[in-house]
Amino acid sequence: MHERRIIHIDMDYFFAQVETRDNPSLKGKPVIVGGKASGRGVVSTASYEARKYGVHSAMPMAQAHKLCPNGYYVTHRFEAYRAASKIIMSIFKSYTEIVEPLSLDEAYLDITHLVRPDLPASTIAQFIRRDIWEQTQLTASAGVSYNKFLAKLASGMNKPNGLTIIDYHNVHDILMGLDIGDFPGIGKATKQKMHDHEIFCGRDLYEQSEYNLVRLFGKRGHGLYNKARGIDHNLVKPTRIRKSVGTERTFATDMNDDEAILQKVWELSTKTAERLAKLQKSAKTVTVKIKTYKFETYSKQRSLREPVRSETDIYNIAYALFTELKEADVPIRLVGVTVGNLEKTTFENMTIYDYLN
Ligand code: TTP
Ligand code: MG
Ligand code: MG
Repeated sequence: MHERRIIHIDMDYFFAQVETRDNPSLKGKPVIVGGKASGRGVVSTASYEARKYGVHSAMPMAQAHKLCPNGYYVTHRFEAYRAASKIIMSIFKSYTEIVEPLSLDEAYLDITHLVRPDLPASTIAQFIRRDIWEQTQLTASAGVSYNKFLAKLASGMNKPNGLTIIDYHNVHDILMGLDIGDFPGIGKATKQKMHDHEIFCGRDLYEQSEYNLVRLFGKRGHGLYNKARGIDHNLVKPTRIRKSVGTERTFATDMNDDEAILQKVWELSTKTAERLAKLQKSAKTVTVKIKTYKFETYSKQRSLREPVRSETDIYNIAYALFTELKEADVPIRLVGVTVGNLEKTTFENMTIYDYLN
């Protein structure tokens, strides 16, 4: 088995950095980006200057105003963040196919099989950071290591605009000194439980037997035992591009009643629309499939000039296709509605974490 080469890249104070880039008078100022800049809502992120006042992501805006009354409050502009995100993701993909985005501003890259194995991974990471700077005028931090856990840990170690390498020489020291709350997957409750058992840092974790960790934390104990040793076998999982979304229904008994079948088509259209909404996609094709009582399958597709996403739009097309397909007096045992040729729904109803879904 050979060593993997993993890079984790994360943009620095991403939303706030984009705002500062687009309004240079904010440079060096405590900038706070959030929902409606005044009033209710929460902080999306804050510049490093604002963080000095204790302002952080997910904090109520009102609290931020109390902590940092002289801050510069900016309402988020998702279009701008998405545009920057698109550019950085395409830069990543120009280096390797194996890119796993975690949110708009970060991704894991596996460059183990890159055509230039002679180049150290850190050099590649510098190339990527340079490309990001040249194409977006934004800085990112990178972590380089031999697995995902360590690469991500590394990218956070020298923010902003930093590059950190964790290898076999420094891994032990870094992990031993790491606050237990900074290990991935350790939330508030687990952290408290760790403290209750006098585990405060990586060294304390390292000194626990695997048996004891499993006793205390169940199955997760194995992972924790490994993390303390810098072991993580998780692969970088490139996001699949979904080509279609569909649902189908097999009837308990063969059906010939068009009214009843169309009721199912309506239900399937509704389900399909819900799944599209979750993916924040619209579709440019609709396909209806039926299987007859003789197990013959037929399908019919329509391509659309304008993408659809609502249940009524999908149903109207599915209805037409179904009536074209269904022959009188041929009972069917299955009906399906699939939409394809997916594209991002236009901006109005998108959220920032659409990469995750
Ligand atoms: P992060 O990468 O977690 O934070 P950041 O880029 O602002 O700062 P850092 O330099 O520490 O990486 O998140 C990226 C963006 O995602 C962030 O700019 C705003 C958004 N976000 C939210 O809207 N809500 C949240 O709770 C978090 C954590 C992030
Ligand atoms: Mg970030
Ligand atoms: Mg991030």
